[in-house]
Formats: sequence, structure tokens, C-alpha cells
Amino acid sequence: MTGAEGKSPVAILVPGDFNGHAVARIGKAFELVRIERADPGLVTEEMRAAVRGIASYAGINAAMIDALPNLEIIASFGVGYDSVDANHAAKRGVMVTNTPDVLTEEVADTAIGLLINTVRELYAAEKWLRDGDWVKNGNYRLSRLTLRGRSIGIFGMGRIGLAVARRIDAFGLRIAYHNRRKVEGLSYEYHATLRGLAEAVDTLICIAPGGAATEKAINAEILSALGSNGVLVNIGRGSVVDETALTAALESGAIAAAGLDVFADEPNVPRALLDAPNTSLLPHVGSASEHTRRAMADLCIDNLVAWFTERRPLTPVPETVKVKARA
Ligand code: NAP
Ligand code: 8YV
Repeated sequence: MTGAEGKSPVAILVPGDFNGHAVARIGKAFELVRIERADPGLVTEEMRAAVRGIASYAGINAAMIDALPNLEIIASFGVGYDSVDANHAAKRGVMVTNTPDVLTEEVADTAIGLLINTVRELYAAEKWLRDGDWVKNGNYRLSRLTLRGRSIGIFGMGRIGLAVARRIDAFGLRIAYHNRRKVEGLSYEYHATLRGLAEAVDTLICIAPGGAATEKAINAEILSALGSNGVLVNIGRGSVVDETALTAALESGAIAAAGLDVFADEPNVPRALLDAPNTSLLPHVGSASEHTRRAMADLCIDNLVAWFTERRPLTPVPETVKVKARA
């Protein structure tokens, strides 16, 4: 399958903005085809005929898959692949891969940073110093909240959830979790429902995937179960939280504070969350170090290389695990 110049003639489509290291590797190993965004309307006849793979940050829907009849694989950059229609891909015999594990520890580190930032108001304390208030007005006020004595609920005790729990263990705090299934051999308290978990803890860390099953799962009822000392940290997907209910809960004091790395309509963040005095907000930077993004880029492209050389994926998503390479 390798062409005369030592590179494969296989065409890989990269829609929109993409990781620089990944683009460079695709350019060396394959025929790189760029397109402004993943829009079937932008697919030319030449692309329809040539494209056999997509490498993308996200956002590949059924129409885009159908626009490329020779598509064999979508190498999604990131572990969460809720914006790729993996069920449709499976029906069409298209493999979908993601980038698990290589980002787990980085995202868990960020989750802990966001938790402490939210509870101890470090964002506001730093602003106090930078604005000259320390000199002009004295010490920053004592934080109303503390991590001491908190009980932590993890919604999504998967790879990253476990890495977060390991860190929280070191803080000496109680941990409970909710998944659809109990994790065998894990001693943390399990709750079969999210409501049950929210009632049992005062701090909820969401590291659950997006998609229909979790859409707005963290709603007014869950937030009110956390209580007035409650803290929500969301580093999973913005779609999991009902942002209108969250804004109301922060305003009314139904919960005390929220730390958010992800939002329902990124990069647009509701004005009410920006203006709230009890939110710590990050622009989806859970995995965003050069070190970890390079590892994710390598795994994303290694999946393409393995598929087109050995005809197997490295990290297929569960929906397409049975998809076989075409002869
Ligand atoms: P993972 O190992 O697949 O863990 C996901 C966990 O969520 C599993 O334990 C799963 O358990 C649970 N879960 C899934 N659907 C559920 C549902 N409907 N109700 C309750 N629990 C459910 O994935 P991971 O590697 O830890 O990554 C988790 C997510 O983190 C990703 O999907 C992504 O959205 C997010 N993420 C965000 C960033 C960031 O930058 N902010 C970075 C990386 C990842 P059950 O199957 O038993 O329910
Ligand atoms: C990335 C993520 O920011 O892996 C995920 O699911 O959300 C993040 O690591 C994202 O995938 C890059 O677009």
C-alpha cells in the first residue's frame, strides 16, 4: 500500500482546525486532504472518490459519513466521541477510534485543580492580588467553603474517574460513585442512581460521557439533593448539565459553587455563569498540555497507520469493535 515516495496513497480528510503534530504525521504518511469543516456540502467529487479515512477533533455526523462512500475509519482525537455518530458508522461498516488512557492522569490533575480552585476561590484571590487589592485593601477574605470534611461523589467511575478518586483518597475524603454498573472489586460506596449519589454527598464531580443517555442528567433535582453546601465540578461534557437549572441553583443558594471545564455550547458560555460570583470556569483544558496533546495525536494517527497497514485498529470504540477492514 506504500507509494513510490514511501508514503501511502490513502487520502485522509482533516476537517477544520486540528492538532499540528497530527497534521504533520498525516502529511508524511498519507495524502492529506483539508476541508474547512465537517460539512457534506463541502465534499467534492474528488474527495468522495478518494477519502478512506477522517482524522478529526470531533463532530462527524451521519450525513458526513454518508457523503464519503469509501470511508473506512474515523480516528477521533479525544477519549469522548459523543459528537461522532458511532452507531451510524457501525451500520456503514466504518471503524471509529478514540484516544483513551494517554490523557487520563492529565485530566484527573485538572479536575483536582478545578475542585480546589472552586472551593477555595483561588481564581478570585489571585485577581485580588493582581488588581492591587492586597496592597490597597488588605487580606483577601476567608473562603466560605473548604475541602475539609467534604464527601465526594464521582459520576462516571471509569478510567478518569478512578484516577480522580485515587487523588481524592490522598486528601482523606469520603468517596462514593454512580455508574450504570457497579465496578467489581472497587470498595467505594456505589449508588445505582445519580439521585442516590447526590443525596449521599455534598460534592459532585462529573466525568461521565456526553450523549443521549446523560443529556441534562444533572438537573434541578440533582443539584437540590447536593444541598446548600453543595459543589458541582464538571469536567465530563457540558451536555450532562442542565445549565439553566445550574444557574438558578447558584443564584438561589440551592448549591454553593460550581467549577466547569466543559459547556453545552462551546465556546459560548452563558452570561449568567460568567457573571456568577461562585463559579470557576475553564475553557475545556482538561487534557490541554503539549505533553498530553502530543500523546493523543500520536494515538489518533497510530490508529490510522495500524488500520491501513495491519488492517486493525488500536483503540476502537465499543460501537464499532466488530467492524472488519474491507478486503
Ligand atoms: P470511561 O473509562 O469510558 O468512563 C466513563 C464512565 O462513565 C464509565 O465508568 C461508565 O460506566 C460511566 N457511564 C457511562 N454512561 C453512563 C450513564 N449513562 N450513566 C452513568 N454512568 C455512565 O471514559 P474516561 O476515559 O474516563 O472518559 C470519560 C469522559 O470524560 C469522556 O467520555 C469525555 O466526555 C470526558 N473527558 C473530558 C475531558 C476534558 O478535557 N474536559 C478530557 C477527557 C475526557 P457504566 O458503563 O457502568 O455506566
Ligand atoms: C479534548 C476531551 O479537549 O478527550 C476528550 O474527550 O474532551 C479532550 O481531551 C478534545 O477531545 C479535543 O478536541
